Amino acid sequence: MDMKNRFTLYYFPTSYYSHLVLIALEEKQALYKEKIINFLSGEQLKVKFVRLYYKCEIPVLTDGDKVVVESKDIVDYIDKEVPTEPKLVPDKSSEIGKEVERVRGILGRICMEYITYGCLFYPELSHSGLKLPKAFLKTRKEIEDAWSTFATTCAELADKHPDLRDAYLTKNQYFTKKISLCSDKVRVQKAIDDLDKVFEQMETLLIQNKKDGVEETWIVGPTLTAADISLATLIGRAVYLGLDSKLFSRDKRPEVYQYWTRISERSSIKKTVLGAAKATAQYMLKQKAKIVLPVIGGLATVGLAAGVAALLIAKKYT
Ligand SMILES: N[C@@H](CCC(=O)N[C@@H](CS)C(=O)NCC(=O)O)C(=O)O
Repeated sequence: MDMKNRFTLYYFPTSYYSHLVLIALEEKQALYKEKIINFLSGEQLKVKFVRLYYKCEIPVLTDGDKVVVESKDIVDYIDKEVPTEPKLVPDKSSEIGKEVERVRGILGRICMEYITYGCLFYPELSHSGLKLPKAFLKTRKEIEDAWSTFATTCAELADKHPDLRDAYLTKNQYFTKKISLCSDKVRVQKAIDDLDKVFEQMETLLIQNKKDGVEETWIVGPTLTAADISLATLIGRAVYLGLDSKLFSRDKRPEVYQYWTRISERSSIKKTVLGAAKATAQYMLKQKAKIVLPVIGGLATVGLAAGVAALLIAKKYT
């Protein structure tokens, strides 16, 4: 199969885990088709998508008949299959490869989805105010209502599709659990506090790299790797949640500050993480047009029919 028609990415522009994969595809300059799954409106629960990934989660990458799931595995897969530089996942048995995996591990353990919704549930936990794209800015009540509806939908679909029963029932419980987890303000605050430790670790790593003599350093050595994709995604989300001023500044953790200034200049980050609001707005507009256009089309047809009828009537009586 030619490169152009090879990959299809199922994702949503504001989704944290989608960002990891989108950045990898952009960095590798890979061509891919896009299928947007609006997980804010429950599109991930559609039968067709559950058949693709029983966990009903984005991102999902398909390569012909092959289906690749879980953002970390997708990034590994893209790096293996697309030969262009940079090498995002160096040989995992090499020193540098081990370090890349170690840093990805630290960053991968942070449940940023939970922190994101925690901040939406309790906006006062944000340091400088939420800056998430408009489509994502919902109140606690709106989110809870949506998740309760999704849970009910899952229970109904479990009855309707016996072969997908387990997947839907698991997902039903997932939404109920998610509501209770994100409602626990103390735990959300603790998760935000833990972020501070991770940022401290990243600052130390960057200082260490500088000491090792690499001036324009990435998080592991002199070239951009998958560990940088994880870190840029994390910092980008911290910015959207208004937590950045708490975690780093020119004075507090200047290395992280400089790092973010530099990496956020890359077109891959501009297009994906920083471009999330624009991409979501464009998608929403297209969706609206899909609803409105058939109506206009319908009206035009009615109008045309009325016009023809009027002409015929006019002819008959002249
Ligand atoms: N471990 C998964 C997590 C993916 C994930 O949680 N994705 C979110 C969007 S950022 C999702 O699909 N949520 C759907 C839902 O809550 O039903 C990965 O790394 O790909």
